[in-house]
Amino acid sequence: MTDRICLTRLAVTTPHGVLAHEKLEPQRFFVDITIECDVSRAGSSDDLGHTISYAEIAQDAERIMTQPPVDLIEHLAEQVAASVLQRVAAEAVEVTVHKPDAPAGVAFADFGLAGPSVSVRREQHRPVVIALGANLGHRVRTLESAMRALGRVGGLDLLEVSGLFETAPVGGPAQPDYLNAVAVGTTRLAPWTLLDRLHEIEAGRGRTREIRWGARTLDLDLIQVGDPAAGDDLRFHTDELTLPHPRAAERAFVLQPWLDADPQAQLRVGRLVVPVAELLRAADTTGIRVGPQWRPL
Ligand code: A4P
Ligand code: MG
Repeated sequence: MTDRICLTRLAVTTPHGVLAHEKLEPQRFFVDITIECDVSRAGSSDDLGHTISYAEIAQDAERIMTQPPVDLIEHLAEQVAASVLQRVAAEAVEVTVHKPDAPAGVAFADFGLAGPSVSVRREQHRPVVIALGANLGHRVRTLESAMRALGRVGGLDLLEVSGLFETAPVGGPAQPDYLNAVAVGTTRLAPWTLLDRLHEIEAGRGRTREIRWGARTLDLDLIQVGDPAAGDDLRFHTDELTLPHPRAAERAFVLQPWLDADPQAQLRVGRLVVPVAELLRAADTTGIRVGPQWRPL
């Protein structure tokens, strides 16, 4: 399911083009923007904070279109697309820049929006780290089934999966040992949309929530979204979601499988970006053992 927010025919008169006179004489440009995103939350909450403000998108696009002259409408379309994808909720965007009065040396029809245009479609590709845990029921079977379900989530591409680690429970009441694993990949989904998918997968595998940190058939947590080394990792705290996961940095049951899936992994810890290998050296790893074999994909 992908919803769309559309801005049609944003009109700007400004100088752009390869020819010298085009850089001096303003001409008409029209921009169409179609943003693919999940608007279901805003649809039920009626809260602007749960969607993408089309006014902000339009103002950004106008600012880009009225920058000092450039040669190509490709360049303008690319920049508008990049500005849209900075929005957390934007899954993909299509931008078309029309240049109806372009000097092409031929005649275009004088009805509708005739003449040259360039369309680009760009998708969000954020790195994502998902932690899996289970300490009730048939743990290996549940985790394998959860991995298959993750593989079917549209907009989530899994790249690497760790081995299983048998881990002593941390926090909560007395409970059986866990099996933990970590999957890394990329996603175009907004993090709260992805969290909804994770909760559906948990619920489909008998997850109930009675006691915090209590035993569970399946726990799926979002650890990090985006690349902290590039500075584009998502950082926020709401009642339903905190990123990066606030307890990941000290939990060997997350760090050990994460390092197994991605030896170069880095995690944001406050204002620092720290290699997971370094965090693991500082963490309490007693109670972490290599787990059984599994077939995660
Ligand atoms: N939530 C907020 N941020 C996130 C996030 N980044 N990822 C909210 C996932 N969920 C997030 O989680 C409670 C609420 O946290 C969710 O409704 C979600 O909206 P939960 O899964 O219902 O409950 P929980 O897992 O008991 O709570 P929490 O705080 O997520 O616990 P942790 O920190 O995940 O710890 N010991 C071992 N050895 N292995 C384990 O896997 N897991 C836990 C749970 C404790 N001890 C463990 C293990
Ligand atoms: Mg959880």
